[in-house]
Amino acid sequence: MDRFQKLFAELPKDIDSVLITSDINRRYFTGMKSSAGTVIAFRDRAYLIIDFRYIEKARNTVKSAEVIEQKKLFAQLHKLLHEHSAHNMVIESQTMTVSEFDAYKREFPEIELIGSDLLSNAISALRAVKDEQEIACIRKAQEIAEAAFEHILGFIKPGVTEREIALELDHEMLRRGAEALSFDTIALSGANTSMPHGVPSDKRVEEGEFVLMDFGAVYNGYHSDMTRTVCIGKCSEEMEKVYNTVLEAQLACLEQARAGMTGAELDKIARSIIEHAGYGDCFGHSLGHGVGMEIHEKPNAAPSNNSVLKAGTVITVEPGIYIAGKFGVRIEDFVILTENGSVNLTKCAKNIIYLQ
Ligand SMILES: [Mn+2]
Repeated sequence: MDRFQKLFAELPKDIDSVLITSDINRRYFTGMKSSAGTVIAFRDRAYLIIDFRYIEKARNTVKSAEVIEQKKLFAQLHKLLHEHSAHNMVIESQTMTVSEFDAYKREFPEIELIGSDLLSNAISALRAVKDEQEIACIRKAQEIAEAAFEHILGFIKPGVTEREIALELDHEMLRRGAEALSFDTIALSGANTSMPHGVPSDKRVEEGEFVLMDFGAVYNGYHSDMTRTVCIGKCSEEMEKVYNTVLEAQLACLEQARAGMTGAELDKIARSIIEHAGYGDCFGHSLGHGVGMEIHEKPNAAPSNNSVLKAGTVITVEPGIYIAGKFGVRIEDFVILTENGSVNLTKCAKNIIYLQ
């Protein structure tokens, strides 16, 4: 079954056509990266309507859909809807704008436009379970990030700034083949590490501080995500205690994670260890999130997610403890869930690293 067939299998039987307009989902279904284009799929056939800038690439590479050069989009869609005797069309509610939706309603009065979350949710569910090709891209993205991490350990020393560390990680990932960065790299030091998503500044790294780095590479459309916290010189007893608590919480999750548990159950494993150590109030974010063509995608390992995690899901395990004004620690790996456990995609060591 190709991805369109899998998608229709997830949708109610009476859905005639689906309209895919987001860049990421268009790439997921056609394999082609572009900043424009429209996919319309029927149960027996799919089409990619795309403009002159992309047409040569599309004709040469897209196999899953018939490629049509875009002239007058709405007229072309009308023709296809008519040829396939479609009565309804479901759109991507989570990415189509209200003004686009209004335009489609105006242009297609004879078609029932379905603006519910039906399609967006069905695609998220498909994308949550990765196939082997997708896993291979994610592994490659992670290899690039880990090579950059090995490099950065030799770069960090007292006197370098957070921004210099972030830039060096970015440069190293791009040099090693990342097509993009997964997100704006986080590199924080000292008291700044208590802000989970702080922005790198011109602050210089000092002896006795933590440096927290959260970063990832994109390879062939797929993201990686990792966080490491390292110590410059010696750290205080409290810093060591917090580090080891986060590590214990993370290792327990990695040990117990498997398909069949809910996102809330996975989150709870880390949360109870951190609460038990007396830092419950200092772990204010959820344990993890899905990773794939987007850096944050479904499913979440969060107290609010009572759905069961499926085999083939790639999800982060990133507990943290953040003490405002003092310091913070986060350790993040990501794993593929299997029926019996999980496979860790992150190979880097994570016992506390003291850089001299
Ligand atoms: Mn993450």
